[in-house]
Amino acid sequence: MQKKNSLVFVLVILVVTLACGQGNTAPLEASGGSDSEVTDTAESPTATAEPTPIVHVLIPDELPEKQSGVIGDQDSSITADDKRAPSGDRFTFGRYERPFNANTMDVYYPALDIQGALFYEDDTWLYAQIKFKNNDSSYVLNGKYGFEIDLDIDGGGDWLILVSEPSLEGWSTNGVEVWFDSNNDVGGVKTMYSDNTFTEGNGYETLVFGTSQGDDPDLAWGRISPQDPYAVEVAVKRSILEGDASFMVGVWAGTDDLNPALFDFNDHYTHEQAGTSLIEFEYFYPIKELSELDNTCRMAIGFQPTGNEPGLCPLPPKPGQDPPASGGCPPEYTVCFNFGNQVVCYCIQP
Ligand SMILES: [Ca+2]
Ligand SMILES: [Ca+2]
Ligand SMILES: [Ca+2]
Ligand SMILES: [Ca+2]
Repeated sequence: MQKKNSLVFVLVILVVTLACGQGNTAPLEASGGSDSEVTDTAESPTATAEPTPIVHVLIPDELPEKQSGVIGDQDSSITADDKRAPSGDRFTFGRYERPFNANTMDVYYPALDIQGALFYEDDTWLYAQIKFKNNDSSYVLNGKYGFEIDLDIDGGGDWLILVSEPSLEGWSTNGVEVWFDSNNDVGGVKTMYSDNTFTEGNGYETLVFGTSQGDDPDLAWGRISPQDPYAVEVAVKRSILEGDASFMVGVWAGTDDLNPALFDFNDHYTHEQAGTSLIEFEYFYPIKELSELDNTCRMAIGFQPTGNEPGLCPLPPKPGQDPPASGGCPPEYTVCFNFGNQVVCYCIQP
């Protein structure tokens, strides 16, 4: 076991990402939904061969004013010049902080470096807004982004919602996928933690919405935030919860290695294969087969967590309570997140 790590943060949100298999350099074809336009021209005398256009009935609008949760995540830009992450990459515990290329780690991807996330709910939708590092004005958000829902709060995810190459032009179903773990094997024998032996599980195997679209053409949507060009927003109908109002949410960003079939990654790779972005773990450093990937701790939605929920983020201070970082935390270990006019600080001292 390595020495104890400290993570940190706080809460919330979802996001999702999509998985369409391409890397983040090649433009993705719209594989998900279907914002097809119908052009009726005079030259189409018959209507027999035309596919039925998708008619969207319910489209998300603006996010609700008040979030249900907030999460922060490590900022790898601060150590990117050293080809390492500052902290937050703990393969054994299912936590990743590796917005870098494999093996050399000499390319840092700000568009994959989650800084924080917010989660929102209303009667129809669940929304995640995922915020990325904005230190490079030239990049585009062309990865896969999304969120994972653990419905029964056992540490194993149940739903995974992803958007690939989110649209700059408003809500779109293009590139959006909704995955479900029908046989409940995500997480393997020991949820959240690496299993002792490789899993034979099939991860998220059921594509409920995406290339082979299901019954509801409006089930899930993605876009780049109209207010923040460094934030991705993902929405899915809350009907997928089938009435369950208490669950855990974690956020993901990645490229090819963010493969729904390989959840949980730490049951499908060994630590040696996956590597680590933390130079302190010299036996495993650098990242190898599992790269260009970031995720967060999980926030509790719809219930008051006890602190023992699998993957739970450090709990935020209660109203009127000093944030933990103010209680003797050295300044270099104090990390604060800005969410609108709300500032939440945590101590990440090891
Ligand atoms: Ca992370
Ligand atoms: Ca990060
Ligand atoms: Ca496991
Ligand atoms: Ca499965």
